[in-house]
Amino acid sequence: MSSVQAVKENVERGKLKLIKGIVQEALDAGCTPEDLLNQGMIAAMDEVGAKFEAGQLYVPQMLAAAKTMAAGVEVLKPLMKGESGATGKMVMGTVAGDLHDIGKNLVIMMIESAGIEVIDLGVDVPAEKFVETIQANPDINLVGCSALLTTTLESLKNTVAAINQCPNRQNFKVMVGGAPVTQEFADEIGADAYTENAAEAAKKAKELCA
Ligand code: B1M
Repeated sequence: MSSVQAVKENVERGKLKLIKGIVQEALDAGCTPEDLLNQGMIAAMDEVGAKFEAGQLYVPQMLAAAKTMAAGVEVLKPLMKGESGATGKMVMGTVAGDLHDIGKNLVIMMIESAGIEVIDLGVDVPAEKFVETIQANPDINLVGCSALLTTTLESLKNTVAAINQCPNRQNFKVMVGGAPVTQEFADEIGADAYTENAAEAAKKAKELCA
């Protein structure tokens, strides 16, 4: 079995205690952090999602895989290089009703490595909390909202609508993302930018902070 495959299988099976060692071994064997992330860990989560949808595994296994991936990402974190050279401040969270945070955390990791400071509001963040944080931090350049469920697209829409009412709205840009989000939806709800993945998000954030 290849090292990338070993990482994928162990994330998929939720082997939390083993994963850090397996990721380190894969790095030592010459695998790149990007391959381990994309072809190992994210591919594992896609597999888990597909099996969940097919009724072949359940929420506890999905959660175990998520925790395992988060532990694996910790090993990669110091090695992931974003588009460095930016300065700015961002507030970021997963919208109300949505508990998914792996994607958001990856986006934060890449944006921070680009040089932008990020205030992480966590998951299930009410629109009012975004607004409150924006008002308490008038130097914010960017606001990022993540949504992972088709059922929380409505929540994303309401969140962006509330953010768009901020009196200092012209001072910052709003970025949205997450698997069910599209450019068309982002345009429709009045966000300034949509990106599909963490690397693109960091690139766009750098552009918007320039
Ligand atoms: Co959930 N879940 N889940 N889940 N879960 C999905 C999303 C699902 C697609 C699985 C499936 O059925 N195939 C499905 C949603 C279906 C839909 O809405 N169309 C689903 C469901 C149904 C549910 C529950 C309703 C299940 C239930 O209880 N019956 C429930 C909902 C809970 C809630 O949120 N209220 C639920 C719960 C959970 C867990 C808590 C068990 C766990 C999350 C743990 C955690 O995050 N800490 C979980 C997991 C792990 C998944 C899957 C398997 C993996 C998600 C993930 O981390 N992907 C997922 C299936 C899948 O995604 N293939 C699934 C890896 C991650 C790197 O990708 O998050 O897409 P992603 O992030 C990407 C991009 O989207 C983008 O960049 C990231 C990195 O490249 N991106 C941005 C994200 N945010 C961005 C912001 C940006 C820009 C880009 O700018 C601001």
